[in-house]
Amino acid sequence: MFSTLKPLPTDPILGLMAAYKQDTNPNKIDLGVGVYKDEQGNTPVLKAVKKAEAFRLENETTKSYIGLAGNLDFCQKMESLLLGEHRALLANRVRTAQTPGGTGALRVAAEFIKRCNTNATVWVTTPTWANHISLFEAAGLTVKEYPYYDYENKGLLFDEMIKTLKQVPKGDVVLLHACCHNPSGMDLNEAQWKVVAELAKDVGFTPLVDIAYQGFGSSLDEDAKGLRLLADTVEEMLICSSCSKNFGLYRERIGACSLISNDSTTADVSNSVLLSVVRSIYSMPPAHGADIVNTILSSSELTQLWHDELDEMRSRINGLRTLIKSSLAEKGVAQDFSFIDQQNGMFSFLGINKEQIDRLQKEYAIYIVGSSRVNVAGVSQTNIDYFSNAIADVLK
Ligand code: PLP
Ligand code: TYF
Repeated sequence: MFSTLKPLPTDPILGLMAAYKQDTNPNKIDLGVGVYKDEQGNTPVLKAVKKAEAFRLENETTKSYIGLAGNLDFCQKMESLLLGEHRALLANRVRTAQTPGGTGALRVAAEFIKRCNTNATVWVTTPTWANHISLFEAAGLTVKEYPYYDYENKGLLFDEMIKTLKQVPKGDVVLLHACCHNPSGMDLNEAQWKVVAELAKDVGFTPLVDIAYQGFGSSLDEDAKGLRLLADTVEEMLICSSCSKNFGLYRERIGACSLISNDSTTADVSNSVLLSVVRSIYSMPPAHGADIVNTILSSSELTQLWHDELDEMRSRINGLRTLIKSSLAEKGVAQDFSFIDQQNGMFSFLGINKEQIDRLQKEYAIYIVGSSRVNVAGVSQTNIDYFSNAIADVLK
């Protein structure tokens, strides 16, 4: 049976990660995979996580099954992190399942959408995280794109986006990135979120918000503003969240899939379907990551420590954005890179071509994704000169 299989290409981002590891150039720089790095190029375990893990080791009392929705305290804490004190929570209209990472949340959401409407199309930004498309298609859903990033002007194609979203049939799903858009770094502002929210209500599509970088843009609350505005306006929506980046828990695979219904009874029915989806895929999520997040968010001391560490990651990213802009200008690069300083999160497109990207890798051992997406966090005070000189050279 296996002999009938044809080899498939690997994920280009994960492939790049492997190629970087094998490179022996001492000056190599990894600007590929979207993982936070500190000034030394490491992705350390957060201190708040270390403390929570020590607590867990001492206090864990059982390894018995956790249940379909996972750790219910974690689920409730995630709802508050995402929605604050939103009236949807007060009205008991929100249900959450702990999932294996944000990717698990998206796959659960995809199967849930399929159960709601087999013919639903999921609309994603052009461009979007490549996994979005494969995840929804794997669930048998159709995926279509709506205009989003303006490659020419390094901004948003907002008018074109709205024009397309106005045509979306009722019953379809529109995926929105809450903040720190992957791969472009271009986010909607508050006024634009309001327009999208009104449109969702008028047109009748269901928003699905993917929030994988809460706290990496402006702040935990600011980064959730768009999704809270949507929750103010529409009766139903889905939220897929990830603790990979903001808690640095990548390999622990911890995230959540939340739904908001129009009333508490529909929320219960929807939740039963959500949990049936979970049971049909992996039965129950792993316990460790949720326990860590719950322990941190249950302690004011650990929460403060986590906030401080998150603030440090965010300020480093934002500082690097300013540094890249000014360093490239200092090297006499003619192109305007000031957009890098205006975008959010870890990613931006440099806007350079394939040949220039290949030269960066071959001649300088600088690894960036083929779309020209860079992970800003891979730059440091130590490699900024090397990086800017290389960019100046390939752009000559
Ligand atoms: N959504 C977006 C936009 C992402 O960039 C990522 C990746 O890191 C995820 C979801 C899922 O993250 P994970 O499955 O690692 O929690
Ligand atoms: O876009 C990124 O780099 C992150 C990490 O299959 C990632 O979202 C990349 C590819 C992948 C899983 C995670």
